[in-house]
Amino acid sequence: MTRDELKAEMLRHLQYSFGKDPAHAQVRDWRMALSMAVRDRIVEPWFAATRATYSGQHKRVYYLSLEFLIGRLLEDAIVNLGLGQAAREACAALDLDFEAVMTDEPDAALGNGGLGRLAACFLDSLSTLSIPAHGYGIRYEHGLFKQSFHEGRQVEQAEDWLNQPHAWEFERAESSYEIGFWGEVEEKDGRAIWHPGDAVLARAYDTPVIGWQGRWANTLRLWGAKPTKLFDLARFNTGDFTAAAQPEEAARTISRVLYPDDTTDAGRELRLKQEYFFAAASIRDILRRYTSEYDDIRRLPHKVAIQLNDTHPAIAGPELVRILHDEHGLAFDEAVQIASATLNYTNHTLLPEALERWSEGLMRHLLPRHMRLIEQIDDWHARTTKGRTLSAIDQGSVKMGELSFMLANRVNGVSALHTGLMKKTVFAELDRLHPDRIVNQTNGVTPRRWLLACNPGLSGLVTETIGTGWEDDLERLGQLDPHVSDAGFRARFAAVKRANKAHLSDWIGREMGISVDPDAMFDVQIKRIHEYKRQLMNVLDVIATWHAMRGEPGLDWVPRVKIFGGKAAPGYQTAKEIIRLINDVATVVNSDPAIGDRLKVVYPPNYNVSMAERLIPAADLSEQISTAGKEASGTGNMKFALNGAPTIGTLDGANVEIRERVGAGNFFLFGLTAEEAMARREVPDHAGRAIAASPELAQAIAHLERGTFSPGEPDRYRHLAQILRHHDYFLVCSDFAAYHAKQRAVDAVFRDRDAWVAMAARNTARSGWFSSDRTIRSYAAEIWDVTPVEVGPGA
Ligand code: 26M
Repeated sequence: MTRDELKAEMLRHLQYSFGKDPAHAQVRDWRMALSMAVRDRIVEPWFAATRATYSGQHKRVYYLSLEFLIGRLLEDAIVNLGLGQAAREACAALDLDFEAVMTDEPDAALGNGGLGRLAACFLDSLSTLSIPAHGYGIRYEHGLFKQSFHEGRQVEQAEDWLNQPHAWEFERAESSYEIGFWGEVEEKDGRAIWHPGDAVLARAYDTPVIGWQGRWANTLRLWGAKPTKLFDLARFNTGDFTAAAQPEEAARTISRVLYPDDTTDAGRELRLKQEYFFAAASIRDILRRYTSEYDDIRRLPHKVAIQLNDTHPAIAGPELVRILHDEHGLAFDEAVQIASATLNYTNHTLLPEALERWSEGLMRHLLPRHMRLIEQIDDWHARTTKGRTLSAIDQGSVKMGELSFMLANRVNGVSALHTGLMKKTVFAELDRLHPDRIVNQTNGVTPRRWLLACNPGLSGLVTETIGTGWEDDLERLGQLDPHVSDAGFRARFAAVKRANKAHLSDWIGREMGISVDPDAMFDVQIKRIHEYKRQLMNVLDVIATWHAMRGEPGLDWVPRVKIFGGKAAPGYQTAKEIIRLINDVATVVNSDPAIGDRLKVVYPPNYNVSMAERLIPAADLSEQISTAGKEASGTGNMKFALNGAPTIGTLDGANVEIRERVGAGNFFLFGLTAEEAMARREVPDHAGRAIAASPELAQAIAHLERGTFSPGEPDRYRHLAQILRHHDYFLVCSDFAAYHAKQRAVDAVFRDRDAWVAMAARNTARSGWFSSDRTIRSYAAEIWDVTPVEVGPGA
């Protein structure tokens, strides 16, 4: 498509789709016009993919996830369709600021963090690999909350992405299912019939997901909740308008908000309703499609593979058994066998507080038939495995991990270390009973978004050096390796990073009013705020460094900009204290004349996918410092390495595999191993001993206790200091000295510009394996038993 064709299409949509005169069009109107012009190019490959799947009777993959953190979609579509140049030029010809048009799009923030972003990268790779697939999720009216800082404290506001025009979805009013809740189960002639007490409609909204070069498109189908009857006309006519609207309100509540990792009891019932609502609608849709094509329901596993993204969709298991047994009349054991040959489960965390459990009472009340089936499934498992000591029902609650495991063909972890720990800890007993069921599938990231689109400078250099083709064959980045010893290549690599940093410095100046030196080291930690991710250790290192700089202002310090980004769950008090501390430290450090430009702390509010796309290409150093054994994989770690930022990190999650691939000499390793961490927790007063052994740490904690960063309120960080001294489960104190020392090693290499650039470039050259294309190929072969559909040349 040429510039002129695209421009003409934009003008046509502006006029006929939106009824706007170009003379009066705003940025938003132009963004919609461009989006529609681009969207038109997706529809044909989308239909072609559907036709090819039907006519070839190919097996389909269904990815069920409560979260899809897809971010902006316009740039993604433009990049995948190869329309970058045409779009830029068309905008220029219309006198539009291309950047402004692109950044007008709100992020679709339908996820919390790693788990939701992984689902989005998987959708991209499934389409790129032309694997017939659907993503299923919820069309939340409000995505993850917006974060702002008031006097350093996190304040949450409702997010409102649907309040702006949205170009990418197609509402399917004809695809609606009635989903029941509550009620009773009737036993009749040996069969169970569930009579729900209430129901809502699940209505489908489809978003096409275009793959690389427009060769294939799959569908992301999100469910919105609607009332079964619009409103109570009788009540309306009596004048009670509020009561008349009540059924509609009640139904819509189900798809109103994304849960921000809620750790409290509030809204538990609504969360379970969301899970069943979406799982039941998806299972019904999958079976409708299957039965429209095939007669024998027993052959379901030959044509359908379902992946459960964590346990959030786990109730899909009992729901599938219910339909096969109660509605299709299969024997119970056969229904369970078919369901478990179809279903697979991915575990994303071993943290006990994050493993889902539902009270048996709530489950029996809301889903009476399902609770009985869960009991039967539990009995069936005990019967067929002799694993009688093991149960998915324990002390009045249903353990969704165990239930998902029992009903799965394959269960997978998300990094080699994490999968090993699954077998050793949470699922040890189940692994013994089913030794072939647990498999590892190390996470990956899509190189289209996380290199090609977000880092045009580096992707341009890559293409000039090794040619095109790496975009969907990322291991080809390995061909860069020999060029790293070429001083000319290193200079160009350094120039790209420098330009990205200058660009980010401008943005930080504009958005935050903080001036940073683009030649300083940009040291970045961006992820959800959690004790196990140890942002607290990072900020203690900032405090220790600041203290040392003040002591010896004459020393030749390596200038650093410490960048943080991330949100805390609204009910997670300790995480919120850590946020406040980072902001308080920033206030003191950034205005200290003794420090100047040599240390800055930057914490932009409302970290999201778009901000990651801005920060990662400009990073020098990637902070991956979780307590070993706690971060299941990480995926940000992969994005940084790919964009030429070496890691300072522990042997946790996928860090282990990153270090193996980039080479130990290109990775700053420190800290206890997972095994050593477990042993250290048994040592009495391990924190006290570590503090006594490290004057820097003792001094930094003393600053917290003295109120150095909270003048007027010396007690503000007492609680954090208490955790460090007496409840340091995440071993911040035990690892601090090693971390602080390793940071000085980082300084030393950074001083040697050439050595640093070589290290950075080797990270890019050796990160090809972390493409989500590799991950999806591996799921396809080892879990789903599907193969890519052959397609002709693309758009
Ligand atoms: C949040 C707040 C308080 C207590 C627990 C949580 C919580 C922690 C982890 C909730 C859910 C959690 O797991 C889900 C999740 O997002 N896991 C992430 O999945 C990514 C994709 O596989 C991995 O890369 C991350 O390591 C993993 O944390």
